[in-house]
Amino acid sequence: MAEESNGSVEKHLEIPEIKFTKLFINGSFVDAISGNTFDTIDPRTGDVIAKVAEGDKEDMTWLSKPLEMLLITGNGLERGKIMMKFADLVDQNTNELAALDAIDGGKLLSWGKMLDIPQSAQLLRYYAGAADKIHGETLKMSRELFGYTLLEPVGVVGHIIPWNFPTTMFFMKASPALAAGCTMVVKPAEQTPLSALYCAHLAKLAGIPDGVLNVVTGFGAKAGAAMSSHMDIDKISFTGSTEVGRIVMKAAADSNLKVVSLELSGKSPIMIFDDADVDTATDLALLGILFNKGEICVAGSRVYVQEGIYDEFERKIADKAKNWVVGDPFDPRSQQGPQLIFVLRSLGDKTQFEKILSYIEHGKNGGATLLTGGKAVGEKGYYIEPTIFTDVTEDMVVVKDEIFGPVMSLMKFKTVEEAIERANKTRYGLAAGIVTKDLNIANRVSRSIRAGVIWVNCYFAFDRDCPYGGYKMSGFGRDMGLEALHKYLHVKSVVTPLYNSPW
Ligand code: TXE
Repeated sequence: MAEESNGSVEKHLEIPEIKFTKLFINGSFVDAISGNTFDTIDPRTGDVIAKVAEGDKEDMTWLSKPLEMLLITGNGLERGKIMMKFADLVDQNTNELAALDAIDGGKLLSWGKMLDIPQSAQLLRYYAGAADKIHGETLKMSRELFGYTLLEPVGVVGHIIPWNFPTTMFFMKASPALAAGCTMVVKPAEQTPLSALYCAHLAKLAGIPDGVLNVVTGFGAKAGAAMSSHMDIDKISFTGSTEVGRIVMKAAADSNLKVVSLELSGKSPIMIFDDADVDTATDLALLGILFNKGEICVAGSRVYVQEGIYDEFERKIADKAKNWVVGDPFDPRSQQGPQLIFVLRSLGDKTQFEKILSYIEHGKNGGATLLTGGKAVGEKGYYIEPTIFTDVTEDMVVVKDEIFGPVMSLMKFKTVEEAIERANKTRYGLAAGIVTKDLNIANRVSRSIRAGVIWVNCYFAFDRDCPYGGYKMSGFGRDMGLEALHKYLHVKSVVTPLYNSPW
């Protein structure tokens, strides 16, 4: 853990002032109708940061006026201009937003400033550029008819987002929806509501018309459930657990059959072949599991290494993992902050921190060998050592389940066929990594893995141009890229006789 004894951490602190804690509806910050609030917690200490308004069903009755709001957003060029201004404001508020995600979500301040927030502004700019270029096409038609399509906003969108990338996820969802001309309500995760409220404030400053972008903070089972079953929400874009994705889909079916897209859990493989440079491959695999403390749905939690380089790889990754710096997310020396603290009711009221530790126990008791890590770090806060298991097989719980923490399963394989078969042995299909210099292997494996994104000789190579989403139980629908725009558009066909022929 980074040294705290000489007070050097305190020197680096940039603890943000908490300015916004109320729901943002129709352009104003308001209390929840119930007057209820909930605590948001600092995972560095377990202390309460602030009390935040707890929204629920009754806080969404205003959504029954969607059409008026859609009309305000009718001009693509204007929407694009406002979104560009919004992006500039995000850039100008990088420090505040990164600090809010650090205190609320235990995310490294340095990475927030370098990645999460700049990428958020870039997402806004990318879709701003598309806002005035959304159009249908002229159809060939098989008879003497003139046919064309119009692309129209899907209507009112509900974005339900998780806690691991609070600001980036906000813009990953809101930017294409704004470009498409939708109105929306964003529900941030109850664990990390603060940056979403700050973004609402910036949206107002940017000139986004009142009512177009709303933020309702609150619990999944209440505010989230109210959105999934709301009769005036036309589309839910959800990122979270597979378990809740299923609940959201059921609620959509039981209410107004709203359109649903789901980006869910993962258990992604990284396959490293004999011709790989071992130093580079160990760096890539380590970052693949430890980036954002393993709290990322595309974490490379299953690492397969070919037998020719396995022993060297194991030795080197163990050394690197032992030197990985776990510490305060505000300290620039830290490489890994605390796990998020919140209760997972589905797991018998365990916290995410306890969930990870119980998986580690499960691995140890189930016969896996602990190569590195395996326990909590320090007395205070919710820090966990980078943990690597060896002697594991695909039928073990640690290899099957999404742990969502800094826990890697390291496995050896002999042939390309074996790597493909074992990598595909999962109910999930979000991402996969391939490390090789052999183009034939890279091409063959890329096409054989059932996952939404394949990274060859890289990992986490996210790009706003690149669609992102899952196969199998990792969900469906794509965020990012121009593909994401289509999640927020309906296709309308218009047909008329070509030569005034009588019908
Ligand atoms: O997820 P939830 P949790 C995985 C990860 C993690 C586990 C549990 O394995 O350990 O899920 O995390 C809202 N109706 N991922 O409990 O509950 C909730 O308020 C409507 C992977 O946080 O799925 C939050 O806004 N909404 C994932 C969002 O759903 C509901 C990121 C996600 O929370 C709801 C997060 C309901 N009934 C967790 N219940 C990824 N794909 O990146 C909850 N929500």
